[in-house]
Amino acid sequence: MFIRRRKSWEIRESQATAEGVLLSRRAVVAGAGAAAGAVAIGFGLARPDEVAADTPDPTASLYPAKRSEAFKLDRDITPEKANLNWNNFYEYGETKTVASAAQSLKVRPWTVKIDGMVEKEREVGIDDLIKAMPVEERLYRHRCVEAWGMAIPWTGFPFKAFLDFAKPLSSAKYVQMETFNNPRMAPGQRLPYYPWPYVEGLTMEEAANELAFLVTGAYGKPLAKQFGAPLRLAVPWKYGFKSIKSVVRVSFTDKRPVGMWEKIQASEYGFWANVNPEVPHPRWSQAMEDVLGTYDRRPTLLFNGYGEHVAGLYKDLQSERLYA
Ligand SMILES: Nc1nc2c(c(=O)[nH]1)N[C@H]1C(S)=C(S)[C@@H](COP(=O)(O)O)O[C@H]1N2
Ligand SMILES: [Mo]
Repeated sequence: MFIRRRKSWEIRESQATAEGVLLSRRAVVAGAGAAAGAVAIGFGLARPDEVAADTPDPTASLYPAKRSEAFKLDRDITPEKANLNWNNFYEYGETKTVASAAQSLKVRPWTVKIDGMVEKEREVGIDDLIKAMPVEERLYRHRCVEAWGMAIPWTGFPFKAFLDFAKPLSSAKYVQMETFNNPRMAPGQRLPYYPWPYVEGLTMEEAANELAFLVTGAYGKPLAKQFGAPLRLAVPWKYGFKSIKSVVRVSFTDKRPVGMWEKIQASEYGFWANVNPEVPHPRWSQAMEDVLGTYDRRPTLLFNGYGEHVAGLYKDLQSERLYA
């Protein structure tokens, strides 16, 4: 008898517990129906200017970059194919299968605006930025609040190097990052009940921590679009929603940024969002995690196992809601 074996990364699909499920229901309840109808018509519209081919990537020769020995994994690297087919990227849909839709993301030309509390506001081309940065490969784990985890070889540069480049004023307390906002290029951004663009933030101390990493590549190549090309964040001690994709703007501020998920549901998604097995999310226990690309389940680790690097950041912040 032949039994079809599920591909291992399909493991949680049937459970339908995506970050946004609750939101969609709420939106229906709130009577967003009329707007949703307009959105349905909008889907499928292709604008030639937005889906035109990218201009060539002049940084391609940087890959694969030299791997840093400083960051070790306690598990195998997630198979690339599994990772490429299991993504959260709400700009391209509310499921994990956004890979093909995300191919309409145009990543060249691309600029990053640096503004707010800086010596001088400016806009930098992605390739000029990457060429000015110390690019390396790092093996990091990633832990989504939906209780799955992966291990991935990112290529990129330390956020600290970007801070030296951006020159924030000493009065800046936070760094806020923003994803592109272009509903013609990203069908998910036609869903009116999301407060686009996607926004996330860190304290200056967090951004300067050696673990905070700005990612330009994965698996020894420039980033696949569904990973959030051409520039995304990796803060592996925090839940995955903090690691914002496809960044176009970095602002320095003295006001605590309010992320997109926090705007939607502050009781579920806070500013700090540090991984902690003992603090459940209202919809998911955080005690264990599914290892993407395998049938394994593992106990979750405090700060996702990165406490030696980051626990010190939070010593004087015990009154804050650090783990949600
Ligand atoms: N702009 C943007 N960034 C985003 C998201 C998103 O929907 N849009 N999803 C976040 C969530 S919830 C997770 S778990 C990770 C997923 O990254 P991956 O697809 O590379 O695994 O991206 C994060 N960054
Ligand atoms: Mo996530």
